[in-house]
Amino acid sequence: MRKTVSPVDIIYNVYYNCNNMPVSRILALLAALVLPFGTAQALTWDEVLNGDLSDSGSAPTLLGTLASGDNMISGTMGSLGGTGPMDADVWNFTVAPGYDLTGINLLSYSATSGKTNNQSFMAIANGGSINMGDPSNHLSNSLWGYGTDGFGNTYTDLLALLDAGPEFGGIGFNGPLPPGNYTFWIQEGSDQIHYGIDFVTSPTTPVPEPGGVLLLGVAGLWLLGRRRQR
Ligand SMILES: [Ca+2]
Ligand SMILES: [Ca+2]
Repeated sequence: MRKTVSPVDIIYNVYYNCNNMPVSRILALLAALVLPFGTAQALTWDEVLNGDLSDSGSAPTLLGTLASGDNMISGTMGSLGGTGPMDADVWNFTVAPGYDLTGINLLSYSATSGKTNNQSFMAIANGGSINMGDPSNHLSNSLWGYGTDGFGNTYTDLLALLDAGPEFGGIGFNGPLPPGNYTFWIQEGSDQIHYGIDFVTSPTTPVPEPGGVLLLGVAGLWLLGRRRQR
């Protein structure tokens, strides 16, 4: 049975054997130590692969905690031809402590009909659900789609649109959204819309990653050990 090597094993190996070890071996061990902390993948929900996002404000699709940086969500919503069944897409996510939601960026937006003047609806609420019948308790509501929003922003910066709102009632907010749990809802009534949206999180205060801290610590011990042997 293969033994699992933990970061503690690696630190032990580096510290107690580094004086007799080739530098390339030490660097390989240090790289192995850092890798597990630096390879977090951005969360992605692609409706083609992962299925339709929930239609329900009370039971949104749970996306979990957003990764640091980009979190791509792509899908299709609305009503084909404006007469077919209406597909709402609703999802829930968490912004981790130490991070802010600093961007909701529209990467792609196109209508099946080919129209270029659509204005879709979006809303964000605190917590694990969103009331689809009453927007007054939402953090914000806004329209989005092609063109500009009248505030000088293009519709690609959806967070700025929500920040500039709310439309149709709602609580409103200023600036990046702090750590917490949120539910997001997008809807179009007169067309079928294909969209790609990137939810971006950034550290509130940049801090070294745990792997980096351990690496610095090990490198310090190694230098100290070599100095004492002289
Ligand atoms: Ca959908
Ligand atoms: Ca849906």
